[in-house]
Amino acid sequence: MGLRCVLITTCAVNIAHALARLVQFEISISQEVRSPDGYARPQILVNGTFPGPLLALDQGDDVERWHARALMPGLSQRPILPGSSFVYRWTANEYGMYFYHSHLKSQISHGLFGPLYIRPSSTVVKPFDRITTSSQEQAQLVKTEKTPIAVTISDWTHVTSPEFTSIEQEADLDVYCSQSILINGKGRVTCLSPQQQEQELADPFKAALNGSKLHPSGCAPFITLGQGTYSHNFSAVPADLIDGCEETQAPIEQFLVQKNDRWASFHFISAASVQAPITSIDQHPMWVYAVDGRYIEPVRVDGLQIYNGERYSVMVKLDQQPGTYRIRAANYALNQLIIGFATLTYASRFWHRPDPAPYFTYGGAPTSTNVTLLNTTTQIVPFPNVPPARTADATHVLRVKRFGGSWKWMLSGTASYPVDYSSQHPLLWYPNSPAARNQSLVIRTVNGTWVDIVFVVEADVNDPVAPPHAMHKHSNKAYILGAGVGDWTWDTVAEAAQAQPASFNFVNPPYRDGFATPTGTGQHVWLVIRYKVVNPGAFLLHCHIQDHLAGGMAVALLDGVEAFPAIPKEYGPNSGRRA
Ligand SMILES: *[C@@H]1O[C@H](CO)[C@@H](O)[C@H](O)[C@H]1NC(C)=O
Ligand SMILES: *[C@@H]1O[C@H](CO)[C@@H](O)[C@H](O)[C@H]1NC(C)=O
Ligand SMILES: *[C@@H]1O[C@H](CO)[C@@H](O)[C@H](O)[C@H]1NC(C)=O
Ligand SMILES: *[C@@H]1O[C@H](CO)[C@@H](O)[C@H](O)[C@H]1NC(C)=O
Ligand SMILES: *[C@@H]1O[C@H](CO)[C@@H](O)[C@H](O)[C@H]1NC(C)=O
Ligand SMILES: *[C@@H]1O[C@H](CO)[C@@H](O)[C@H](O)[C@H]1NC(C)=O
Ligand SMILES: *[C@@H]1O[C@H](CO)[C@@H](O)[C@H](O)[C@H]1NC(C)=O
Ligand SMILES: [Cu+2]
Repeated sequence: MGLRCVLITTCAVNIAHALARLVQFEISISQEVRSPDGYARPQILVNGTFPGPLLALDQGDDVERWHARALMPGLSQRPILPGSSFVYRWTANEYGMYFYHSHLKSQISHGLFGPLYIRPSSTVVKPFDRITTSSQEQAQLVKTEKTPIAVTISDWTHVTSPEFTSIEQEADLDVYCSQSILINGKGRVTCLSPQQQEQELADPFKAALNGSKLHPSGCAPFITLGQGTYSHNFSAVPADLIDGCEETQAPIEQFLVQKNDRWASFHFISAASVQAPITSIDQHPMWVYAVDGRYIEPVRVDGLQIYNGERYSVMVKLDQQPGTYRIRAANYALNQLIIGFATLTYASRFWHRPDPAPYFTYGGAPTSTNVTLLNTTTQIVPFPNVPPARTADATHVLRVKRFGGSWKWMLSGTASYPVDYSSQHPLLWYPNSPAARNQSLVIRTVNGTWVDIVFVVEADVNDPVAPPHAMHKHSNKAYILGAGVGDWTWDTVAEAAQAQPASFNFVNPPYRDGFATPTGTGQHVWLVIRYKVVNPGAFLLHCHIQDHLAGGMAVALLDGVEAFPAIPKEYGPNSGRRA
């Protein structure tokens, strides 16, 4: 099986199923002028649409490192040149909701993404008996699951991503703002007056800003608090496009449901570059039943905060009055006061518009003390639970901080990862090159071993708040063993767990591929993941906030480097051949 791609023109995914069925997706990629939020600009379309079409396939397809097929040069391939093609080979041994996207030069912020759903095989046990004891309702949930509704949340700027990157670099700014939040590629620019901003901004951010005013777009001011002590060239910032606000009217996404179906299965996918919205459906609690594609013990909540790259699958009971309800994606972070909307409408002759009764405010704060938000530390319990090893074979501590500029970052604490690192000598092909042995940018692991990675986000003069980073690991998932506030002062997780047992969970920790570091407190914060190396190959470990990735917040994992596979010829460094 493979994905054949002529990057700027067409891709074809050939999927040979276990029963030798061949599924083929033909996808073309083009650049067009579109107005997803009512403002026209060039963007990437996938097969003529934005986001790209839902690709659905079955678990068990013979896929290797399926996520690594994302377009990240320098790890396993040379960059694909325009007009050339590349055959991706991969195996769908996991089930669940993913999304395909590019890691090259923030193309994700340019529109190059779409949902990818791998239907669980019949042998995977479903957790729906935790939602209802009625076998009839359980059967309905099994049926509902077969009709996944992808809800892709992204943020949108009025400059293209190459322009955005060059503005950041010329101005030396971390431009942590956007013009709109889109749901399935649709949205609007909404502007608040300064008085409304004051009213809607959630209390913790009001306190942090200490009287500094937001930009008209809701963007936090570009002051030391958010940018560090570097000096900036504000004349390189086109103010109307970056932090100004001009309201637009454009269609928003409408999800139509049938009350008779009793349930709907939504898959929230964050393709956002910077925002971390709290997502909710007015008057509809949701049962979260899978996270980052994998089943969990279902948990009923009113909202979830979704960090960049994360996926949450929920069952929603359609038990309200037929009518139209708002779906909200309200950013909840210091960087920007901004929201996106869609609607959920019951198809019915007795349609009405219920009084809005949101669970969360425009600024993402709960509207009452009854409102529940998914607690990602305690409420993501894998189903079934397969605990990690109690001890690890290796520990790698990564100190996250700015490096020589507001837009530049380090994940390793000693160097920032160049976007084109070793692109002419892909690490998978040259695992003994000097680049592959650079300990500032590359972690080398032994196949079959357990590895701990500690992220320490350092609060310092150049990052006083130390807000969350949406870390993301390619290849297999990892356990989030623990997190804490304050510096990491230990050599191993075992030592840390002895000192702070309440900060760790070795019994049933979340098992996922997205790991947001704890909320910024003005102190260092840390988070530990543990994973087993089972899949030799070269993968990226990075922050999924696009301007942090572009600023170098990444390292390469050379997993099982001593056991690297003999590489099929079509993967070779010269496989990005000219068409
Ligand atoms: C892409 O568009 C082509 C032409 O309209 C169509 O044949 C193909 O099925 C589409 N691919 C997907 C994955 O939807
Ligand atoms: C908040 O602003 C006031 C007035 O500008 C200043 O006196 C105070 O030190 C500031 N507090 C903090 C915590 O920065
Ligand atoms: C600041 O940015 C402007 C616009 O891009 C550019 O013309 C100017 O040279 C820059 N100034 C400095 C000091 O870099
Ligand atoms: C909160 O829950 C209590 C108890 O169920 C209920 O009486 C109250 O009306 C609820 N408040 C809101 C604002 O929903
Ligand atoms: C999650 O639950 C734990 C245990 O009850 C609590 O300590 C923690 O503060 C909660 N986290 C959030 C973000 O509410
Ligand atoms: C590792 O890479 C960084 C960034 O390219 C470079 O500055 C540094 O000198 C390299 N270190 C070694 C030991 O090669
Ligand atoms: C890597 O380790 C896994 C788990 O121990 C094992 O199943 C696999 O065969 C190993 N791969 C290679 C190439 O040795
Ligand atoms: Cu980050």
